Amino acid sequence: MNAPLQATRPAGERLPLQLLIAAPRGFCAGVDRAIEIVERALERYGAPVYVRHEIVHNQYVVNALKAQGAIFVDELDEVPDGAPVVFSAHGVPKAVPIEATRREMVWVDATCPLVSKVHRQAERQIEAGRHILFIGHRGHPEVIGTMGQVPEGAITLVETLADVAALDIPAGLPLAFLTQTTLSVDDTREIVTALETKYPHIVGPKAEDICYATSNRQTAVKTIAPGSDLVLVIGSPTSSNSVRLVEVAQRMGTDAKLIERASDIDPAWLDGVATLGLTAGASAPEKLVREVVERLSQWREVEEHTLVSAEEKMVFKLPRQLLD
Ligand code: 10G
Ligand code: SF4
Repeated sequence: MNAPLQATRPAGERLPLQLLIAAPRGFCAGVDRAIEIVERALERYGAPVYVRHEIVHNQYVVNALKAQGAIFVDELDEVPDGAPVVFSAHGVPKAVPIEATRREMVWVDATCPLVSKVHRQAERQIEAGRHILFIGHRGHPEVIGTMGQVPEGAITLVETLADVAALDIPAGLPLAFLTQTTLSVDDTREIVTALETKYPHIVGPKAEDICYATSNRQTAVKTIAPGSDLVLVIGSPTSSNSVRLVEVAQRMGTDAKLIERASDIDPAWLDGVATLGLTAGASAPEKLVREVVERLSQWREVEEHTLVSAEEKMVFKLPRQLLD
C-alpha cells in the first residue's frame, strides 16, 4: 500500500504512520488495586513478601515487584510458616486462605472485588440447590479459584459450544450459569444462548459476569481494528483478557499480534502498514504503551489519534488491614 510513497520519498525521510490508540486500554481497577496491595504489604511487613501466583499476568509488573522484594510462588507450600503472603487478583479456592490461617501466615487477599462477587454468586446458587455450569477456560487461575468456592461435583466447566452440546444433565436438576470475568463477550453470548436454549429453566446473572474492563477493552479494540492495517496488543501470553483482544481484532478481519513490549516488534511487520492500531490488556502498564510509541517513532513519522469508546472511573478500596 505504501510502495509508491516510498519510491518518491528522499532517502532517510520517515514514512508517516497513523497510530490509532484504543481507549480504554491497560490497567483496570482490579489490577491497580492488586499491585498497590503488594507494594503496601512490602512497606508494612518488609521484604520478602510472598505472592501466590503472578499478582497479575504481566512479566514487566512481576519483575518490577520482584525488584522491590516480592517472591512469587505457585503454592503455599513454598511459603514459610508465619510469612506475609498476598493472593493474586485472579482469586483463590476457599482452601487457600484456610491453609494460610492454619499456618499462621499474614495473608492479604488481592482478589479483584468483581471476581469475589462471582465467588459469592457461586456460593448462593449452591445454597439455593442449583448445579452450576461455569463458562471459562480450563486451568486458568480464576477458573480454579471460582470452582474452588463450592464442593467438588457442584460445578461443571463449559468452555465451548461443543461442551454445551455434550452436556448430559439429569432432567429436573435446577441449574445456574456463571462466567469467568475476562472472556470474549461475543463467544460468551453464544454459549449462554446455547445453554438457555438447551435448559430453559437455567438462571444466571442479568448480564454475564464479564467485567466492565474486559468488555470496554473489547469494544475499544473493535473501534480501532476496522481502520487499521495491523493491530498490536500489549500483554503477556498468559493474560487471558489480552489474548481475547487479539482475537477480537482478528475476527474483524484485521491482522493482530500480541507483544510483551516494544522490543518484540519486528520492523518488517510495518511494511505496507499506513495505519496501525494499538491497545493494551488489563494487566499491561501504560509505560509499555509509551515505549511502543517511542519505538515506532524511531522508524516512522507517527501521528497519534486516541479513539475513546468509554470513560472509566472505577476505583476499588484496599483491604482494611493495609489502611490503618
Ligand atoms: O486476563 P487474565 O485473567 O489472564 O488476567 P490478567 O492478570 O492478565 O489481567 C487482569 C485480570 C484479572 C486479574 C482476572 S479477573
Ligand atoms: Fe477485576 Fe475485571 Fe480487572 Fe479482572 S479484569 S481484575 S475482574 S476489573
